[in-house]
Amino acid sequence: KRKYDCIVLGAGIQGSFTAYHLAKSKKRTLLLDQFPLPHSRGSSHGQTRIIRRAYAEDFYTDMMDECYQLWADLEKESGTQLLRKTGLLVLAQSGNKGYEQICKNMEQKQIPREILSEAEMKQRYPGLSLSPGDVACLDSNGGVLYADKALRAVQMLFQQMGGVICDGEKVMHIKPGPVVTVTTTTRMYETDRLVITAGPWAHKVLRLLGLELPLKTLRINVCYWKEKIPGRSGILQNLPCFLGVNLNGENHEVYGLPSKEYPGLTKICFHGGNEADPDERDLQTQKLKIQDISRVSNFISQYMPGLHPKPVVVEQCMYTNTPDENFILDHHPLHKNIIIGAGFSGHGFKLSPVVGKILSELCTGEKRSYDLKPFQISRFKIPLKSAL
Ligand code: PYC
Repeated sequence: KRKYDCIVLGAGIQGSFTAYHLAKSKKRTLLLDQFPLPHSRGSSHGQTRIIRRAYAEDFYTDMMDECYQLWADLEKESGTQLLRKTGLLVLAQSGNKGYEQICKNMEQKQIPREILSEAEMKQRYPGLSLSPGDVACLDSNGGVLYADKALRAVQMLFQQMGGVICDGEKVMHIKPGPVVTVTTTTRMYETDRLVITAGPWAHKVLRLLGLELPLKTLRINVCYWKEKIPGRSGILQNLPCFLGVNLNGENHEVYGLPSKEYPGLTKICFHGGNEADPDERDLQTQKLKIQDISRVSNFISQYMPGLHPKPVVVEQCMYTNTPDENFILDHHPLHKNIIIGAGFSGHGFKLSPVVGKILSELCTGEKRSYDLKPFQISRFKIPLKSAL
C-alpha cells in the first residue's frame, strides 16, 4: 500500500488546483483520475472558458478578486499566457431581475463596468444586434481563459512540487476511517485526508460512502457557428464574451465567446442541457439534441444574423448542477477527513484557483479564507441516515 497525506480524486481543474495548493503546503499528495490524461469526458476539456466578475452573488465576486491574482500567478509560474481580456457583456431585456442584481452587485463592489446604449453597442460590436428594450452591461475585465493550457500548467506545477499523478485508475472502493483506504482498479492507497472532486462522477463516488447529494448531471452541446458570408458579419472583429439572460422572452441563458478551437468559428451555447449519465454522455437522442441547439439557433437568428443559424461543429461537455447552482465545498457529514468539492453547475472553471485553495484549507485545517456558508451540504437538508 502507498501512503499519502492527501489524495485528490478527480483531476479536472478543481481537483488539479486542490492538489497544487496542497503540494504548496508541503503535503505529500496523490492526484487520481479514472481516465488517461488529458481526456474530454468530464467538464474541464476544451480550449476556452469565460472569466468574469459579473455575478449576482457578492460571494462569487469576492472570490473572483483573488482568482484574477491567482490566474496571473499561474501565468507567471508556468510562463504561459492563460487569459485574454475581451470584456464580457451581460445582455438582457430591460427590467430583468437577474441582470439588475448583477449590475447592482458590480456597482456596490466597484467593479469596472459600462452600461452600453443601443447606439454604443452598434458602434462597438456590429455583429451583435440588440432588440428594442434590451440592455447591455460590459464587465470590462472579463475575457477568455485558455482552459486546456491552464489545466496542463496546474498539473505540471503540481508535479514539479513533488506531487504524484496516477491516471487511468478508477476508484472501486473507499474505506473511511482515521486513515482512508482507496482501492482502484490498479492498487490500494492509504491517506490521512481524501478530497473528492469527481465532477459528474461525484454522485457515483459519494454513493460508495453512503451519501446522496442532490446533484444533476447535464449533457451540454457545445456548438460552433460560421459566418453566412466569411469576413462580412463583423462578428469576428472585436467580439467580446457574452451572457444572454432570458432574452427574447425565453426562460434560459445563452453564452458565447470568441473561441480558439476552430479558426473562423464562434462558440455559442445554451447554458443548460438534458440530464445524462456521464458514462453514457454520447448516447443522445436526435430529438433532445435538436431541442437544445434550436434555442441557440433562435438566439442567433435574432441577435447575430451574420451567422449561419446551424452549427458546423457540435461537441459535448458535462455540467453537475446543485438545486441552487452554488458549489458544494464541505466535509463529508460523518467522515471529517473526507472533503467534497462538487456541483460546480457550469460556472466553476474561472473560480478554480480559489476553490482549490478552499478545499486545501478544509483538508489541512488551516484558517478558512472565505465564509463557506453558501457552499455547505447542510443547506440541502438531506437526512443524515443517508450517510453511512
Ligand atoms: O460562468 O461565465 C460562466 C459560464 C458561461 C458559460 C458557462 N459558464
